[in-house]
Amino acid sequence: MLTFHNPDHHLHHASELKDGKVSPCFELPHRADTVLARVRQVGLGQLAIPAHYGKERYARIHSERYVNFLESAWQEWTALGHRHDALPLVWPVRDLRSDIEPEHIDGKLGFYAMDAGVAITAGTWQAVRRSADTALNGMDHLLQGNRSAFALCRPPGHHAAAEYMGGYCYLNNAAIAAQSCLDQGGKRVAILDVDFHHGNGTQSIFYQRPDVLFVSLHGDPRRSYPYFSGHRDETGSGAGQGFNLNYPLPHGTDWGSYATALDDACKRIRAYQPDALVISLGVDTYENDPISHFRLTSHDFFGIGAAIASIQSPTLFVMEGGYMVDEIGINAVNVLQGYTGGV
Ligand code: Q9C
Ligand code: ZN
Repeated sequence: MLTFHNPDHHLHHASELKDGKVSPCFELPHRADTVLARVRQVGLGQLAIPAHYGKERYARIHSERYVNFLESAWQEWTALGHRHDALPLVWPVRDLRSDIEPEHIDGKLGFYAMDAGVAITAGTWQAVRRSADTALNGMDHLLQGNRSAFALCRPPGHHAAAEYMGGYCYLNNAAIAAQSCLDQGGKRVAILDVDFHHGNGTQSIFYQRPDVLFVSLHGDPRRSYPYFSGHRDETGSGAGQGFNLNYPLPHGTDWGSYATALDDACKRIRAYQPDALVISLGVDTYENDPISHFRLTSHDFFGIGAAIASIQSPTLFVMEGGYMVDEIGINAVNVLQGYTGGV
């Protein structure tokens, strides 16, 4: 399997607000380095540095003003004399106005963020756009007739929606890749999200559309981030009714009940007969993940790959979360090897 990866992700190394303190982000550059090292160690296949794309490709999923914000935020922030990471400090919840984009950077940060896990630093925009390019190159590889590809994206993407960032995510890499398939002649794409956290951004982007089936297995939002989406009754709306499928699972979920939900999800995707399948590949379902609450073992990740292979569609794996840095390489690559062993 070909792996796409751009080392520019190192330019994004941020802090986050957690437990009442600003501290180093769980989403570290070292994460992707670990996965890359494992890809090399097992000899998964060739490595390719992805070609660059223009902003218009990201604007197929995100609003133009949001993409422009990501591009200019650091400059607007440092113009105020700041040298530290930019973090939001106010959010337009419920009855506050969200129809007028503020001009001040403090207002813009809140306007375009869902939480304080998305600091903007000097290198964030460069890292973020190269991450999206990585997913786009992976989809191009499928469109050239290949059965699979691994987009080793960093930063991740599945919490980012059309007009907001959140949960360490800025551009929605998986959604941008899915849209690229449709723009190049694909009729239907399925996205299967196996990250521990609900892919609220991806769900939001495709909620009203039947041409992208979104299926997610994740920690029940009653107890797990992102708390405000991922319930079972979110099934799509309008033309998209029936094309969104959530499997919220309790804390402590292990392979037994995970595999049951995954098999059901894979059957539903197979029945949809997608032209391409995009996997939002988070491995924070691992038993020792520091911020998540499932109990999958490293061995179980082979089973995820084998289940995905049973769908029998061209498959793009897009890296999302996973924070047990020493093991995410093993766990992510186990999924890929479980897949290649199963096709
Ligand atoms: N104590 C991804 O996996 N913070 N994002 C949760 C739990 C946000 C995770 C804090 C987690 C976001 C791509
Ligand atoms: Zn996650």
